[in-house]
Amino acid sequence: MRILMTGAAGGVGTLLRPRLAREGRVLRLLDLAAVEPGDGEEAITADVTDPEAMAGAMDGVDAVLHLGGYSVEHPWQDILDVNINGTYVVLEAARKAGVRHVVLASSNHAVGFHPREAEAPDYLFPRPDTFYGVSKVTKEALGSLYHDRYGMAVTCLRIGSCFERPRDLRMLSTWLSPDDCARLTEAGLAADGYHVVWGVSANTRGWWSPEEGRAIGYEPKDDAEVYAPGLIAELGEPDPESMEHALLGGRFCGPALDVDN
Ligand code: NAI
Ligand code: 15L
Repeated sequence: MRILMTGAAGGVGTLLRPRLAREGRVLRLLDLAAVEPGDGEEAITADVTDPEAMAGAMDGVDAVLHLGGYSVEHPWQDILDVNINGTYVVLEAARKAGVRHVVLASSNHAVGFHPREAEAPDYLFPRPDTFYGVSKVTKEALGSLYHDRYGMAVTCLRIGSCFERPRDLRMLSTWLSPDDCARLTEAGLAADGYHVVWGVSANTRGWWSPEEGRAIGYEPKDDAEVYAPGLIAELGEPDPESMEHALLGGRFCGPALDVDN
């Protein structure tokens, strides 16, 4: 079993590498930045927008975890080239190589302008908060197309905030622990069909439906609440009226990036 992980040098890739290691499994790590491979790993330095390089990277691959690209807002042309076209290039290379399972890193920012009300359902209609969020909507759409047209199993993860620990009050609701991220990735890699799943831990203050995650076998075990006393002592109580808490995408819903688009 060989898994191609794009964006492997990034924060999520680095957290996942040890957690996805298994006997008989090879992780092929691909990034623009050089990565030093360990046991059970291979490394490729390449650009996800390069069709030839991606075709080569798919050789012998059974599944793809696509993390690579811009992970925050950028000017439109960059988002178009790397996040949108890059996802097309990855999926097209996977299709041509006969890869069966693909997991795509989407984001809560695909739906960031939805107000936070009751628990947000699975498959919440797109309402992106940035060009970055638009690229995640497009990623989910491309995944849907490659599932329906070519029969590829595709799971899109609408990740909340995946870091070692929650960094602010909003993340008490949106945190995806590294261990839960690995559990969710394993569930996504094994799932058939097409799914859009919230990428979030079992947070006491969670905002999002756990149902579709459960349906693909994801059982989160962590809860950001253990960090609440420390964060509240440092930052005060969450203000439900603030953008951080009133809209799903938090501060990404603030003023647009100041660039000439
Ligand atoms: P990151 O910014 O730490 O890592 C992204 C990686 O992609 C970097 O190592 C970068 O070199 C690589 N990359 C960028 N352009 C590339 C290209 N053209 N070709 C090959 N590699 C390229 O991001 P992070 O936090 O690891 O996120 C991973 C994925 O998960 C991203 O798609 C991000 O949008 C998504 N995500 C992450 C969240 C989080 O809380 N960390 C939340 C929601 C979504
Ligand atoms: C994301 O999509 C970003 O990649 C990440 O850096 C965090 O800001 C996260 O969303 C979040 O909403 O906390």
